[in-house]
Amino acid sequence: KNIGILGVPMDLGQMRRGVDMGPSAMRYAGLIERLENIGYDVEDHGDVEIPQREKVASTETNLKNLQGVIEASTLLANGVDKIIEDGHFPLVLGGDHSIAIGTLAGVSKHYKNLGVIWYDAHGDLNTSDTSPSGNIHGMPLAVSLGIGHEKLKDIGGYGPKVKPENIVIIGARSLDEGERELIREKGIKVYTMHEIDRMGMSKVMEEAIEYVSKDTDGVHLSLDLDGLDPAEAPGVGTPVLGGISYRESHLAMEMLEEAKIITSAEFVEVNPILDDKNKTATCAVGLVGSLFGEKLI
Ligand code: DIR
Ligand code: MN
Ligand code: MN
Ligand code: MN
Repeated sequence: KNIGILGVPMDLGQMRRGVDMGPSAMRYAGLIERLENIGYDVEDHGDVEIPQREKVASTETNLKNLQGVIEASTLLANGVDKIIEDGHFPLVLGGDHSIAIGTLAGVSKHYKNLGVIWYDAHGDLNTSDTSPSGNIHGMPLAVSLGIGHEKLKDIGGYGPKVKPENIVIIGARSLDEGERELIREKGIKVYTMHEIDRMGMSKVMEEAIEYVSKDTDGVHLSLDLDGLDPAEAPGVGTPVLGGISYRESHLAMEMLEEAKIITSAEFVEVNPILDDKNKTATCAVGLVGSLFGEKLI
């Protein structure tokens, strides 16, 4: 029972400062002790080196900080790859959601058919053509499907990293037009807030688990803290009202743990500058606890 932690103090995928402090905030909220108390052997590999924002600024494309994201993603992919080669569970701490490009590049080469659970208020399915912001944190799922900038798609030297039929998005409530089109075109499975309200989280997770574990040999959880309601996770750069509750999120993590399907995970978009007394990092660490089997009794 070994977990390898890798921090990614990345803020280049969006324009708000502070999300680079996410990994420290989650460590400060007691992440490692929490996992050790459950009985895991935890190895903290420290943080991936992220190029300084001022040094990689460029107007070459409409993708903001492209070169910096490419460099950081490549380092991250190698780090995750090594953790898996050592036989450990990779737990990646963000950083903005653009890090999923590197995480998936490191994870997916170890699986023929990787499933992905994308827990997020957003679809992160924009491309350079459809993105209203130019922020790469709105693109990682598209990139991993092999749609987007050449250099991002090719990180790790291969692609696509995931197939559309192996993805499930949970918690969506803010989608751009291009993202909606891509979801329709590729038939991507999405549980929006409407389905969560209507069916309840228990049923949503039951279905999602079955869907994402069918014909897959591993499942990656990419959890954007903005999937939760801003009342419970205020420390995020792009909060959207009407999100998943704290309790629904714990239930979701507990059901994933019971199903024993998750083979890698990342917790992203924790921004301590925007937070309220480290509430969002504390919430994230609690969710990690549930994901790894923390029980009251
Ligand atoms: C928006 C925001 N759809 C964009 N995306 C975010 O910039 O592409 N993803 N915040 O998590
Ligand atoms: Mn080791
Ligand atoms: Mn996201
Ligand atoms: Mn989001």
